[in-house]
Amino acid sequence: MDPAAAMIVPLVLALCTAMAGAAVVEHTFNVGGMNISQLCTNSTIYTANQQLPGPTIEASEGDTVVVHVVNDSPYPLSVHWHGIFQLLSGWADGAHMITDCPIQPSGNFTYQFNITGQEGTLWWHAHSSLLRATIYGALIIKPRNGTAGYPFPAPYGEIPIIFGEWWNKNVNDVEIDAHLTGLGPAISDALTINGMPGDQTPCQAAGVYEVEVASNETYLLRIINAAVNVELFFKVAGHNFTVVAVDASYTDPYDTDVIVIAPGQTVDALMNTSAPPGLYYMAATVFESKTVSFPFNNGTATGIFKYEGAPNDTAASMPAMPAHTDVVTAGTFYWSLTGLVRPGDPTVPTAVNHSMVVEFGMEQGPCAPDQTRCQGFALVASMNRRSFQFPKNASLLEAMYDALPGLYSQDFPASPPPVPMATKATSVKNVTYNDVVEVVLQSTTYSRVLGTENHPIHLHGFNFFVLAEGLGRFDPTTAGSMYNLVNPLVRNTVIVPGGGWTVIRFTANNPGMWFMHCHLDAHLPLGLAMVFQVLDGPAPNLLPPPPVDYPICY
Ligand SMILES: *[C@@H]1O[C@H](CO)[C@@H](O)[C@H](O)[C@H]1NC(C)=O
Ligand SMILES: *[C@@H]1O[C@H](CO)[C@@H](O)[C@H](O)[C@H]1NC(C)=O
Ligand SMILES: *[C@@H]1O[C@H](CO)[C@@H](O)[C@H](O)[C@H]1NC(C)=O
Ligand SMILES: *[C@@H]1O[C@H](CO)[C@@H](O)[C@H](O)[C@H]1NC(C)=O
Ligand SMILES: *[C@@H]1O[C@H](CO)[C@@H](O)[C@H](O)[C@H]1NC(C)=O
Ligand SMILES: *[C@@H]1O[C@H](CO)[C@@H](O)[C@H](O)[C@H]1NC(C)=O
Ligand SMILES: *[C@@H]1O[C@H](CO)[C@@H](O)[C@H](O)[C@H]1NC(C)=O
Ligand SMILES: *[C@@H]1O[C@H](CO)[C@@H](O)[C@H](O)[C@H]1NC(C)=O
Ligand SMILES: *[C@@H]1O[C@H](CO)[C@@H](O)[C@H](O)[C@H]1NC(C)=O
Ligand SMILES: *[C@@H]1O[C@H](CO)[C@@H](O)[C@H](O)[C@H]1NC(C)=O
Ligand SMILES: *[C@@H]1O[C@H](CO)[C@@H](O)[C@H](O)[C@H]1NC(C)=O
Ligand SMILES: *[C@@H]1O[C@H](CO)[C@@H](O)[C@H](O)[C@H]1NC(C)=O
Ligand SMILES: [Cu+2]
Repeated sequence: MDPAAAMIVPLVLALCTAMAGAAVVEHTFNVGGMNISQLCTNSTIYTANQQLPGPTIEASEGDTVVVHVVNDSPYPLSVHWHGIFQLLSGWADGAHMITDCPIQPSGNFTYQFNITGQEGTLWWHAHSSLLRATIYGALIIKPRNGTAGYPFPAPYGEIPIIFGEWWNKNVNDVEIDAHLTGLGPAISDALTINGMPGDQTPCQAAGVYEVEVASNETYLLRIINAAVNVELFFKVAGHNFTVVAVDASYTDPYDTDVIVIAPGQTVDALMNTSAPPGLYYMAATVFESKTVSFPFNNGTATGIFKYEGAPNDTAASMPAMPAHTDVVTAGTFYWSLTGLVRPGDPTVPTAVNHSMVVEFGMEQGPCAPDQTRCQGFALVASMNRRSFQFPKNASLLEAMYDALPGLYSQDFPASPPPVPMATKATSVKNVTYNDVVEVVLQSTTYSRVLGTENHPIHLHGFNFFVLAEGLGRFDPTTAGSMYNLVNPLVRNTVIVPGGGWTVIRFTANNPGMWFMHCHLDAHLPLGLAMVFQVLDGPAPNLLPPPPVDYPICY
C-alpha cells in the first residue's frame, strides 16, 4: 500500500487503558480535495479522508478521543465536535476564532478530549466558512457497558442517516458571493442523504443511498441534520418511528410517523421492519418557516430501505411528505418531546444566577464598501443589538488565557437595550464558574420585508434544559407556569420559533469561551451570535494551558 493510501485509512486504535473500560479512540483526518461526480457535474470538493460524509467516530462514554487533523486543503479551517462538553479541554472545541485559530493550509492540529456524561448521537463538522457543507461526519457515543446500557431494548442494527446540502459551485465561492451581495448564500442544488441526492433529481445518474434490512427487527436510526441552512422533514414509506434520544440526551419514547430536525440537531429513532418485504423510500424535504416568501430548495432527497429477499424488480413506495410550510407538523414534533429522567441524571437547577433575555433577528443594514454586488441593503443579524464580530489575531480563548487586551469586551447586555440599530461588537457575557444561566431566546422581526423564520440556536460546551416556548413576546408574568422543571428536553441546539421565544437554562460548569449562535450558516457571518465567558472555578476546575501544537493566528 502506498503511503498516501495508508494516510486515508482511518486509524481506529481502541487502546484499552487500565481504567475500567475507558479507551482511547484515535483517528487521522486528512482534509483535502476530492474529485466527485454529483448531480451530473464533476467538481472538486474538500472532505476528510476522501469520504462524503466523512469517517464515523465511534466511542463509548468515558473514552478519550484523539483526532489528528491534517489540512491539505487551500483553506484555513477548524473542526468542531458538535455537542461534546469539552470539560477542561476548551482548546479542542474547534470554534473558529472563539476557541481555535484555524489550521492553516499544510498545517495540522491534534484535537483531544474526553467524553463524559453523554450518550447517543453527535457529529463533527468544519467550523469555518461554508466548508462544513462537505466536511462533516457522525460521532456516535455508546453507553460504557455497551447496548445493555440503552434505556430501550437493544436494537438489531444501527444505521446512521446524515442529511446534507449540496452545491455544484465551490462552497467557499458561494460564501464569498453571499458577502458580496449582502443577501446570504444561494440556495443549495440538492439535499442529500448520506452524501447522495437520490433518484428524484433532474440528474438520472445521481447516487442513491440504499441499505438492506432484515424483516421483523428493530433498527436504531441515528439521524443527523448536517444540512447547512434548512430544517427538514424525514419519513420512511410504510414505517413509523419511536424517538428515544435527541442531541445525545435520552427522551421519553415518542411515537411519530415523521421526524423534524433542524441544522445541528440529532434524533435517535427506533424503526420496526414489520412491513411486507419490499423496497421503501426514505425521503427528506425542506420545512420552510419563513413568513415572507423567499426561494428555497424544494427538492426531495431519497434513499432506500431494501428488505432482505425483497424481489429486485419491486418498485419502491414513496412516503407522503408534509407540505413545505406545515408548521403544525413541525411544531407538534419539536414541542411534544420530553426528557427521560433516570436516577442520577442532572436535575433542573432551580436557583438562577443570571436571568437573561436575548433578543435576536435580522435587519436591513447599509452595504459595506467591500460588498460590491450589494443592491440597496445588506442583511445584518444581531443578539441584543450586538452584531457579533470575530476577533482577529487571536482566539477569544487565547485572549482569556493570556489576558490579551482589546480583543473583546465583557459587556454583553442581560436584556435588549432600547436602541434601534445593531452595532458591531465582540461582546461576551462573563459568568462565574458554576453559575446557573437562564436565557429567554426571543426572536424578533425588525422588518416587514424580511418577516420571521425559525432559528436553531446552538450552545457550545453545555447541554441546556428547554423549559418553555411560545409565540409572540415572552411575558414573565404568565410564562412561569409554563416551565417544565420536571422532565424538560435536554439539547445543545434548539429551535426558537419565528417571532416567538424559547427558554433555556444551563449550569456554567466549564471554564472557557463558549459560542452561542444560530446554526443556519447563512446567519452566522451576519452576526447572529454571542459568547459566554466562564471564569476559572476553584482548582482543579481551571482552564489548562493550550496544547503545544495549538494553531497560531495569522
Ligand atoms: C482532481 O482532478 C484534477 C484535474 O483532473 C487533478 O489535477 C487532481 O489531481 C484530482 N484530485 C484528486 C484528489 O484526485
Ligand atoms: C466527468 O468526468 C468523467 C471522467 O473523468 C467524464 O467521463 C465525464 O464526461 C465528466 N462529466 C461531465 C458532466 O463533465
Ligand atoms: C481524560 O481522561 C483521561 C483518562 O481517564 C485522564 O487522564 C485525563 O485527565 C482526562 N482529561 C481531562 C481534560 O479531563
Ligand atoms: C504536523 O505539523 C508538524 C509541525 O509543522 C510537522 O512536523 C508534522 O510533520 C505534521 N504532521 C503531519 C502528519 O503532517
Ligand atoms: C449499564 O449501565 C447503565 C447506566 O450506567 C445501568 O443502568 C445498567 O444497569 C447497566 N447494565 C448492565 C447490564 O450492566
Ligand atoms: C414478520 O412477522 C409477521 C407477523 O408476525 C409475519 O407474518 C411475517 O411472516 C414475518 N416476516 C418474516 C420475513 O419473517
Ligand atoms: C403509523 O402510525 C399511524 C398513526 O398512529 C398509524 O395510523 C399507522 O398505521 C402506523 N403505521 C405503521 C406501519 O405502523
Ligand atoms: C415496534 O415493535 C415493538 C415490539 O413489538 C412495539 O412495542 C413498538 O411499538 C413498535 N414501534 C413502532 C414505531 O411501531
Ligand atoms: C422549485 O423551485 C424552483 C427554483 O427555485 C422553481 O423553478 C420551481 O417551480 C419550484 N417547484 C415547485 C413545485 O414549486
Ligand atoms: C434480480 O434478481 C434476479 C434473480 O434473482 C437476477 O438474475 C438479476 O440479475 C437481478 N437483477 C438485478 C438488477 O440485480
Ligand atoms: C449563584 O446562586 C447560588 C444559589 O442562589 C448562590 O449560592 C451563589 O452564590 C450564586 N453565585 C454567585 C456568583 O453569585
Ligand atoms: C464581568 O466583567 C465586568 C466588567 O469587566 C465586571 O464588572 C463584572 O464583575 C464581571 N462579572 C462576573 C460575574 O464576573
Ligand atoms: Cu438564524
